[in-house]
Amino acid sequence: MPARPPVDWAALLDAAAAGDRRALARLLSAVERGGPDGRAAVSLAYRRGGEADTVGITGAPGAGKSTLVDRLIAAARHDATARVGVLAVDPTSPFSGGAILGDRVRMQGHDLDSGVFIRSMASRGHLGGLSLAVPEAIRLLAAAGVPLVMVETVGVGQVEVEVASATDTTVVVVNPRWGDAIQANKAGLLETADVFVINKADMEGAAQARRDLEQMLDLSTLGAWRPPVVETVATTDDGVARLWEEIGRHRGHLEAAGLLGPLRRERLRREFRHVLRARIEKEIDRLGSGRRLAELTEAVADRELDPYSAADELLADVADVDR
Ligand SMILES: Nc1nc2c(ncn2[C@@H]2O[C@H](COP(=O)(O)OP(=O)(O)O)[C@@H](O)[C@H]2O)c(=O)[nH]1
Ligand SMILES: [Mg+2]
Repeated sequence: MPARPPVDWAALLDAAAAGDRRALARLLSAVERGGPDGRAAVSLAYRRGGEADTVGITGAPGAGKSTLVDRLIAAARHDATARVGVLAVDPTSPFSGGAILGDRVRMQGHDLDSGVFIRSMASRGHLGGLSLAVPEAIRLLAAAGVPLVMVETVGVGQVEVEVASATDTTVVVVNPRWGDAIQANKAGLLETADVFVINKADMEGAAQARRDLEQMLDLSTLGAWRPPVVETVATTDDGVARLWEEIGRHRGHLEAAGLLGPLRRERLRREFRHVLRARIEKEIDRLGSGRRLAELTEAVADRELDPYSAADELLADVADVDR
């Protein structure tokens, strides 16, 4: 079988930077798949450099995130943002499934706008999962010259918090009558949110949700930034201009306080640790499926070896692996 011709990643990135959406899509697919292609694309993006402003939109399924993102795209384009990239992430799904298709349909209005690039992401084969694939995809968009990337993620679990930490500004979307969930998720919400949105403010309970959030904020020790609480009705665009303004105000705060650079450096440190962890885990899996692990496990069971010494021996094998 003839070998596949090697992909010219640099040419693809040039094309993507010139506005070729199919080239951009191919690069992002490589990142999403991980593996050698993903590594080539990521490494190229690192060499090219470039930074994008990044905004994360997170919240429970059905909270109205996609509708809001759709409105925020319009606000950004209205502000003459040259290009907007959107990554719609669903950590619960290994495939781009139903909910994400719904997003596609809802955001379709912008599909005719060549300055808007919308992409669904699922974990697929990527070694480090979405918490690596998302920052890599952001970096790729930045290297292609996209100045603003929005990331929609579901929920407030661990993966989502990690994904949220990949963005400069994180918007947490809640709905009226969300009081109990606010109580239960206090720590996670405070750790994650730079801006709170009470979307579906046309429904009963918005005032109560605001009181709950403000009270939670009153009772917590905050830094120089107190997350504002914005009420929106995404379906009618009510409050969206204010939300866009608060997102800008948070960016202004990061810049004025000199936090943006350190934040991005810390993100890269974390990414590196994550890559290392993923690689080491893979090695352990590889060895763990082998005979050596079975032997050592039996040796421990037979009390010929203590578990620490057995672990030392296995890890010594890992270190010996030729690479
Ligand atoms: N009443 C009302 N419905 C909304 C509002 N925002 C979104 N929706 C609806 O809520 C449903 C879920 O919205 P969607 O954006 O897909 O939520 P996501 O799962 O968080 O992305 C859709 O039927 C929207 O039309 C709002 O402000 N008020
Ligand atoms: Mg959605």
